[in-house]
Amino acid sequence: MSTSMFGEPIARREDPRLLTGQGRYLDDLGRDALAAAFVRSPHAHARITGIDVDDALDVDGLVAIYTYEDLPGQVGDPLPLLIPHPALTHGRTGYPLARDVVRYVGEPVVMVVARDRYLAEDAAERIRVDYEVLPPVVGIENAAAAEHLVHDDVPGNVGAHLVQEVGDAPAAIENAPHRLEFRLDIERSASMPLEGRGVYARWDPDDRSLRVYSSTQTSTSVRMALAARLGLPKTKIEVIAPDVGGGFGVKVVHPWPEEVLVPWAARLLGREIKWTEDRREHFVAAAHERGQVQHVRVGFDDAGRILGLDVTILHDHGAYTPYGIIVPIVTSTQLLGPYKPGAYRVEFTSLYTNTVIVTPYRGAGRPQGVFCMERTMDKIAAHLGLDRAEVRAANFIQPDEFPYDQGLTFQDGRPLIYDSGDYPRMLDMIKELIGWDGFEAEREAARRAGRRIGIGLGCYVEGTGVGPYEGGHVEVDSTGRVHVATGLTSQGQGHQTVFAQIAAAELGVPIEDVTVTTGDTRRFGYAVGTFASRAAVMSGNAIALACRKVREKALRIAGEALEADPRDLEITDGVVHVRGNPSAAIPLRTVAVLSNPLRYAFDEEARRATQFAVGGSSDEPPVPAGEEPGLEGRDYYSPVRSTFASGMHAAVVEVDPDTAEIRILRYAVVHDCGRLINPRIVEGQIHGGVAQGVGGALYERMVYDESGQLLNASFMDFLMPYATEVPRIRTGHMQTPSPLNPLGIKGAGEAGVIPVSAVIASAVEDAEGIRIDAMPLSPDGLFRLRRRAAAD
Ligand code: MCN
Repeated sequence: MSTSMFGEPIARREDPRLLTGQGRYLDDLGRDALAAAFVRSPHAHARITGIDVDDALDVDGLVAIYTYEDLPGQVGDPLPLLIPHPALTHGRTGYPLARDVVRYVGEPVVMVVARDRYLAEDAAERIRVDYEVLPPVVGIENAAAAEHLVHDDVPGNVGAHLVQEVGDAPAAIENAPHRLEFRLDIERSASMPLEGRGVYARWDPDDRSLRVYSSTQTSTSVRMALAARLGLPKTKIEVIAPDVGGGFGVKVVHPWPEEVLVPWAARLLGREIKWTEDRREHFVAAAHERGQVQHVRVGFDDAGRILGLDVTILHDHGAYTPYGIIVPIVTSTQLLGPYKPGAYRVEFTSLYTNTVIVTPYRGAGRPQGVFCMERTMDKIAAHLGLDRAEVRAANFIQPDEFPYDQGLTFQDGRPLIYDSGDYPRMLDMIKELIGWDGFEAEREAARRAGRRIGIGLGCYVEGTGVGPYEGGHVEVDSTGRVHVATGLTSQGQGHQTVFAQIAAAELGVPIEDVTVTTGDTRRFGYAVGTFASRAAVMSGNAIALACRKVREKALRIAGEALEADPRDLEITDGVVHVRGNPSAAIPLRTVAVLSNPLRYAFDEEARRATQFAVGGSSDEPPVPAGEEPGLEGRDYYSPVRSTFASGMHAAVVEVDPDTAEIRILRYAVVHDCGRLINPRIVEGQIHGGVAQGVGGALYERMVYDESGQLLNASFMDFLMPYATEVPRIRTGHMQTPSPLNPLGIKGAGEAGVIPVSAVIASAVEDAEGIRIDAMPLSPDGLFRLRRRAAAD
C-alpha cells in the first residue's frame, strides 16, 4: 500500500478504466431512449416565413415535432445572458428554437423526436422551412463597417465597448524616444473535444422527477437552469456528468438549447430522450473563439522599456452573447503578462456577426493578448537591435514587487493583483532549457548545411482559480474508505487522482482508500464548474478544508477512546495513534464506527477494537458529548481574489526554404502553478495545451465565406495536429506558492495553450527574417509573406 501524498507524480487513477474502453460517455447511456434531431438554419441571416412539417408526419417512428410556437412559458424564452457586464450595453441571446429570425448557419429551428436517430434525421430532412434571406454580416471589419445589422436594434453591430486606462498612454507614447505601430490578426478557431455535446433525460412519472445526463463542464448550472425553465424544484432534478470526452470550454455554456429542449420534451412525453451532437453540428452550431484584430501603438526607451502601450481590439463575438464579453475582457486585462509598462490604454469593441457564438476556449482570450504583447516585445528588440530575452527582462515585474497591482479590474470585478512569481529566474530557466545562449552557433551551422532555423520565446501570466466558491464533502465510512465529493465536473484533467492525493495527504490515509465523485448533483449540489483553470485551486482547497474538519473530529473521537489529548494524536496509514507511541492506536475505520452510535451497536469488531484500544469494556461508544453522528465534513472555499500562474515557452523551428513547411525541432516550457499537487498531471495538461496551441499556431482556422457558410466544417478540411506534429516538450517546474489559499496552489489547465502562437511566430520570424503578424501560419500563408517581402 502506498500513502500517496501531495506533490507526488503518481499515474492517473482514471486511466486504466478509460484506456481499456470502460469509460461511460453520454452516448453509452440510454441505448433505448428516443432520439432527438434538429433542423438547423442553412442561412447565416434570414427571416423564417413558414414551417411545413406535413411530409415528416409520415415517417414511421416519429414521436413529436416542436417549433418555437410549441414551447410554453420559460421553456421558449431567450437563453440567459450568463455574465452581464456594464460595458455590454447591447447583450443579445438566442431562443432555444429560432423565433422569427435566424442569425447563423446551424441555429436550431425545429426539434424532432423519433424512435431512433436515423428516423429523427429522416423526419428532420422532410421538414420544409421557408426563409426570406437577409444580408449577412461576416468578418470583423464588415461588422465594424455596419453596412448591415445582425440585430436591428443594435446600432453599428456593437455589443460592447470598453476602455481601460492606467496612466496616460497616448502622452507617454508621444514623448517616447522610440515608437512603433502595427496591426495583428488572429483568426477564428474552436475547441474540438473528441466527444461532442450531448444530453439524455429521463422523466420519472411516479416521483415527478427528472434525471438528466449531460456532457457538460457545469452540471449544477444545468440543474439550476432546468429548475428555472421547467418550473421544478431543484430537489426534483438530478444532473450527472458521466465521463466527458473533453470540453475545453465549449461545454460551459448553460443551458444549451438542446439541454433545455431534451429534458422538457422527456417530461412532456414521459419518455427517455437523448441527443448527441455530431461533428458537423459541433463545427457550425456549438461555439468558436480567438478571432480578433488588434492595433498596437507602443513607445519605448533605448533599453526597450515600454513607456506607453495603446491597444485597440476588435472582437468578433458571433450572433449572440450568452457568455457576455468575457473573452475580450480577459484579453484586455491580462495582455500585460509579466510586464509593467509605464502607461497602458486598451480599448475593445465587441461586434456581432452572423456566425456561431463565441465562448471561452482553453486560454480564453489570453492567447490573443499574449500574441499582442510578445509580438510587441520582439518588434521592440528588432527595432533597437537588442536580444529579445533582454528586452523582456527589462520590462519584468520584479520578485520583490509582489503583490503587484496592475491597476486593472479582473473579469470577476476584483482588482487585478498578481500574488507571486519570479519572472527573471523563470527566464533564466527557459533560456537554459531551450539553449538560447548557444543558438547563434547552431543557426550558423544549420545555415552552412542549407537549413533555415529560428528560435522564439513567449511569456504569459494567467489569472486562475476564479470564485465565487467551490465545495467539498468528505466522509469516512465504516470500512475505512474515504468518499470525497465535489460538485464540479471532470473532462480529462485527472481530478480523480489529484483530489484523492489531497484527501490522502490531509487525512493520513492510503490513496487506495479514497474515492472521488465529481459532477453529480446527487452527491454535491452546489458548485460552479470546471473552467478557467479553477478546479485545483477551488475544489482542491475546499476538499482540504473539509478533510481538516473530518480529521479534527476523528482526533476528538479517537482521543476519547484512547484517553489521550487529541493534540497528541496523528493519523498515519489510516490509523490514529498517539504521537511517539504507535501501540496506542485505533484504526480510522473504527473511529467512523464510533461516530455512529447505532452502527457501533452492530459492529462487534469495532467494539473489540475499541476495547483493545482503551484496554477496557466499552458497550457505549466512547464519543465526546455533543458530536454529530458520522465521520464526515463539508466545507467551501471562496478566494479573496484570483491567483496568478505564469510561464515561459520557447521553441526552435525549421522552415523549409522551398515548401515553407514549418517544423518544430525543440519545444520547452517553464511553468509556475504554485505548489504542485501532481507534477505528472500538470505536465500532461501542459503537453495537451501545447498540442492545442500548435494547432492554433499552424493549422486550425474557421473559414467562412461571405454568405456566412463555414467552408471547412469537417476534419477533412479543419486541420488538427496529430502526434507527429506535436514536438517533444521539455518541461521545467517552478513553484512560487500562492499566499492566497491554504494549499498555495495556482491553476494549470490552460497554461500550455496560451503562448504557443506567439512563440511560433517569434521563431518563424527569426528563421525567415520577415514579419509575422497574423496567425495561424500555414505554409501557403508563409509563402505569400515571402513573396510580399521580396516585392517590397
Ligand atoms: N494541478 C496540479 N497542481 C497544481 C495545479 C493543477 O496538480 N498546482 C492539476 C489539477 O489538480 C488538475 C489539473 O492539474 O488535475 C488541471 O488543474 P486546473 O488548472 O485547476 O484546471 P481545471 O481542473 O479547472 O481544468 C480546467 C482546464 C480548462 S479551463 C480547460 S479549457 C481544459 C483543461 O483544464 N480542458 C481540458 N484541461 C483539459 N484537459 C482535458 N483532458 N480535457 C479538457 O477538456
